[in-house]
Amino acid sequence: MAIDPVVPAVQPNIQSQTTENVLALFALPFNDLLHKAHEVYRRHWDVNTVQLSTLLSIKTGNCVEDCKYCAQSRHYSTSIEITPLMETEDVRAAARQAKAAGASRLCMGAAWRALQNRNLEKIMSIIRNVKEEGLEACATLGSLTAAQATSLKNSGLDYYNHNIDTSEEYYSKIISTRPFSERLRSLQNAHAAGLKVCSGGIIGIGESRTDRAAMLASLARLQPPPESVPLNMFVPIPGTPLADVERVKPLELVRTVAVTRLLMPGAQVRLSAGRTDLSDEAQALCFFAGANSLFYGDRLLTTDNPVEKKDWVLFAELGLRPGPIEKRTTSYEERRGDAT
Ligand code: SAM
Ligand code: DTB
Ligand code: SF4
Repeated sequence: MAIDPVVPAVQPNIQSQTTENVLALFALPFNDLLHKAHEVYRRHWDVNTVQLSTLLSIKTGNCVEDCKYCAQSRHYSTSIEITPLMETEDVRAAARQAKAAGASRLCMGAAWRALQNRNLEKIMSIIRNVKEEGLEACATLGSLTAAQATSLKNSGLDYYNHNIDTSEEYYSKIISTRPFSERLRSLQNAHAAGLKVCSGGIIGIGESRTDRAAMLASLARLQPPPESVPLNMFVPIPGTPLADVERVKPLELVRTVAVTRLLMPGAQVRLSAGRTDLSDEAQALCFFAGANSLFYGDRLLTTDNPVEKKDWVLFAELGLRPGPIEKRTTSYEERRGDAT
C-alpha cells in the first residue's frame, strides 16, 4: 500500500502509543487528520448510524471527592439539588421513558466516591429492572472492587463508565482525593468481570494539548482499549474552582474526536457533555471525524443537554440513523466496491 508522506502512521501496536505519537496526530493539518480519521471510521463502522444513551442521575450531590470540575462535590458551593438514591420503580419509569424517546442505553450516574456494599443489592435490582425494559444498562458509581464488578455483571449490567478524565500528570491538579491508579484498577476490575468498559475524559479543564494527547495514549494502552470513549467538553459550574477556566475551541474537540478514532478504531466515541454550546456544524464535523454515539435527552446529570427535538432535526439534516451500532465484520476490500 502506498504510504502518504504527509501523514505519520498510527502505530499498529497500540501498546506502543506514546504521547509524542499522539501529539503528532494532533499537529496534522486539519484536512489530513479528518481524512485519515474518517477513512478509519468508515472501515470499522457504519458511518451513518449513531448510538443514543440517556443519562440519569440516580443519586445527586454531596460527594466526598474534590473533583474541581464537578457540580456534585461537597467541597464546593453549587446550586444543585441534593437527592438520595432513587427508588427502583422510579428508575424503571425513567428507563421506559428513555426507550420510548429513542434511546438504546440508560447510563446511571451516582455521586459516590465508590460503590458501597450496603447499596449493592438495590443497585442490582435497579439494573435488573432497566434490563427488563429492553435497554442496554451502563452505570457510573465511582471506584469498583472486583467482587462488586462481578455482582453488577451478574445483574445484567452491560457497561461500566469510569473516566480517567485527563493525563496522569495533570490529574493531581484536578482531583486530590483519589489517585489516578485507583481509576485504572477500577477499570481493570470492570473488564475482568466481563463488563464493557466506558472511559474517557474532559476537554477544557485548563489542560494542555499534551495532556489531551497523554490521556488518549493512556486509554489506547489499556488492555484492551475501552469499548466506549466519552469525550466531554467541560461545562463550567458556578461555585467550583474551574468556573472561569479558559474555554477550548470546538475545533480542538473535532481534532480530539479524530485522534480518538485513529487510536481506538473499534471504540464507540461519544460526544458527551457540552453539546449545548456546540453548533450543528461543529457536531457534524465531530460525526465526520468518527463520533458515533451521544448523550440524548434534555438533561445530563446536573446540567442541560440539547432537547430531543433539536437532535432529531440535526440527525435528519445529516442523514444520521439513531440505532444500535455494530462493528463491521466484512473486510475493507469487500466493501470498497460498495456504492457508499
Ligand atoms: N461519581 C462517579 C465518578 O466520578 O466516577 C460518577 C459520576 S461523574 C459526574 C462522571 C464523569 O462526568 C466525570 O468523571 C467527568 O468526566 C464528567 N463530568 C463531571 N462534571 C463535568 C463537567 N462539569 N463538565 C464535563 N464533564 C463533567
Ligand atoms: C461521562 O463521560 N459524561 C457523563 C457520564 N459520563 C456520567 C456525565 C457528564 C456530566 C456533565 C455535568 C453535569 O451534568 O453535572
Ligand atoms: Fe464525586 Fe464523581 Fe463529581 Fe468526582 S466527578 S465529585 S467522584 S460525583
